[in-house]
Amino acid sequence: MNIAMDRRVVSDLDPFCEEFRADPYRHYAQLRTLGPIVWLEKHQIWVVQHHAQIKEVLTDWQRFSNAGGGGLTNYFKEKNWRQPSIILEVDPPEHERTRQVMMRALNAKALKAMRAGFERVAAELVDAALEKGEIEAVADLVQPFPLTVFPDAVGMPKLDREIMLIYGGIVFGAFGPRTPWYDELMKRAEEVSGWIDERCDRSALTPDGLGAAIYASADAGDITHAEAKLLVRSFLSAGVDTTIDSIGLCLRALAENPDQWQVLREDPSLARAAFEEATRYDSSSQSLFRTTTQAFEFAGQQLDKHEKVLVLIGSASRDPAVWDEPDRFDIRRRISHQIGYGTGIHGCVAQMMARLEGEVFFRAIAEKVRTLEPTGPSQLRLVPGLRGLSSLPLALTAHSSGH
Ligand code: OVM
Repeated sequence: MNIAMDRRVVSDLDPFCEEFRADPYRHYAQLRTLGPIVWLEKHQIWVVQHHAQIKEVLTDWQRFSNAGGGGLTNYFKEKNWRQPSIILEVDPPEHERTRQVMMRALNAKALKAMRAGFERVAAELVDAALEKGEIEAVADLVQPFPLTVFPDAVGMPKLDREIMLIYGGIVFGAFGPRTPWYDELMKRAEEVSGWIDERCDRSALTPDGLGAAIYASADAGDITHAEAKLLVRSFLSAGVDTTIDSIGLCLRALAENPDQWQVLREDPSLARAAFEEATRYDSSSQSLFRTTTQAFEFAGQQLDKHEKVLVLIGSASRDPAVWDEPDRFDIRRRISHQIGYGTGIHGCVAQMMARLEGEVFFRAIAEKVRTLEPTGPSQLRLVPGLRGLSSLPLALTAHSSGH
């Protein structure tokens, strides 16, 4: 069979509109029926939605570049709101150096050293939530966990951490289209970026955290000190909202699937598996972008040079070609094709840290909580570039033995 090269499969779906984002999985399924790569009229971008093509795109950095920017803005054609990330928004060979430095900072020994602090914070938060009984889980339990343990791990002081959430909204909001919501948020961009930049300075960091480890690589000559500052900025950009939203969605999945909650409660050692399944089933990072470096044919379509490609990893995670009953949340599922952290040279560099946060958090919940029930509807936080909750009302009761 021959597909005419100039005939695009087009769709008027808009992955950034509220209606799509309210129930993305139904729309992903619809997109998957249209073909392996589809042209989205509204934004004039390509979109890939199957696990197979997504894996192909993410492992082909020569043709699918990151230097065009992490979001909808095409750096080959437009200027970005901030200096681009020197790890996310670059290609090899530049990328290798900065990636190495981040990987070294996040080594197994460093992660192991984080666990005890994570456990202490998780235990305190879960105990406080149980004390209250009825909670707004996003504000009371979910947000404070990464918002405490992540800056601690980086080596930041304990002040003003709420600004980090505004900063995260700006960073991830910038991945989507320009909207009145975003313009409003951007009014604070200068002030908030300034605050963040100061926090990335060596003098603002403790000598034993991830930040210090990055500056040590600069001392060793692997990167410049200016680059070290930008890599610390990458930690602060990518490390907080992502885990808050993924942990929140996992908690909701457990509350809404009592059978799975029961399984976890009876065997808290499944905490890491539960978070892994939630990273497939419903998690913060639904999409990312690549930009073509040249004109070429891909999956039967003719792509042009410097075109944006939206990569729906959240759709790959529900692709029935790869997963049995993809729409079922099953914490005992064996996950061998995880795509929720991306893959390839830009696969989430801190994914082992994210997993550690999830494991520790859900282990504390499983060990301390007996019942976990929604007391009202949850609400989505509609920051383009991330999926997460703004509200998750829950009622918790403790294990009688513990309290
Ligand atoms: C960065 C950055 C920002 C947002 C996300 C991200 C998912 C990286 O500044 O490097 O990775």
